[in-house]
Amino acid sequence: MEYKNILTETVGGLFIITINRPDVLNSINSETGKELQHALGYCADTPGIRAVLLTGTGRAFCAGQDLAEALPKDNPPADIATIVRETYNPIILKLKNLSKPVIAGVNGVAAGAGANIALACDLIVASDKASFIQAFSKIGLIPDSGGTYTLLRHVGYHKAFSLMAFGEKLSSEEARNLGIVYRIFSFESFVEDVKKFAQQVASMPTLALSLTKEALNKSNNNDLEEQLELEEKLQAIAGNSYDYKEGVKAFLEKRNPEFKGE
Ligand code: T3D
Repeated sequence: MEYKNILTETVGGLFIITINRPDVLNSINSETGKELQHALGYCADTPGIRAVLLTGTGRAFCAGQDLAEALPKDNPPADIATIVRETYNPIILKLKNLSKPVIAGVNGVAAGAGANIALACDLIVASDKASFIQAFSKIGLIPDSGGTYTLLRHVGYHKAFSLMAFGEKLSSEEARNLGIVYRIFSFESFVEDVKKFAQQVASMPTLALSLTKEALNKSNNNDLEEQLELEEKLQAIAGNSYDYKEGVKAFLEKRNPEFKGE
């Protein structure tokens, strides 16, 4: 598929997806939605890809739905359920179900579905100029793209409800204090810094990271006993991996391990 709205790049085991519609703050029209879904599918199907970085060009990460497309001037009311079903739900499920760590590199503002796409990623790093806005209530919508699921679990009911009701801007510093953002880099050097950070993740024992992702995601539906059984099953997979043997060997030989994600 030829992409018109996103840029992609492979750097070793890292696959970088950059939403590239800076004039409209990287908002998502249906074509962009299809391209994102396709690129995430490619990441799932390509064994050499060990980690994914999702970011945006310019001063925005993503301003959510392209509102000019959602409500065209001379057309009848938009079929919002279709937009949510065909564009956002598949993107969120692909991010969550991808058995590789996904890093959101939130370079700038992340609003509406853009904020919730970031929340669906496994690690969020942000620039010092980034912000997160549950913008939906400002246009009379409810949060979608999994926001009522992910943000609730991050910050609890009352914080989630007030952020969603008032659509207030959360700075990267505030988001770090809430445990949402892992690390903050300067906007000026963000592109290089986030790439370096993501490359580091791609060189980690990425099979173990993907099993960790599976365990955390499944814990939402498990009781403790079921979760302990799941940990046992996934640990058996990790314990049979090349990376486990290499990790232990490197420890005993007092050197840095060279993981393969296998
Ligand atoms: O169909 C459905 O709606 C269902 C799906 C829903 C999922 C959703 O994501 S709903 C939420 C949609 N997003 C928003 O409501 C956010 C809209 N944008 C903003 O509130 C502001 O742009 C920001 C707070 C993100 C940034 O503000 P600011 O002042 O830094 O920038 P700006 O001047 O508002 O925007 C710069 C340009 O980007 C501007 O175009 P112009 O005037 O230079 O030609 C603006 O129109 C454009 N832009 C920003 N966001 C969007 C957009 N164009 C289309 N869609 C957008 N979402």
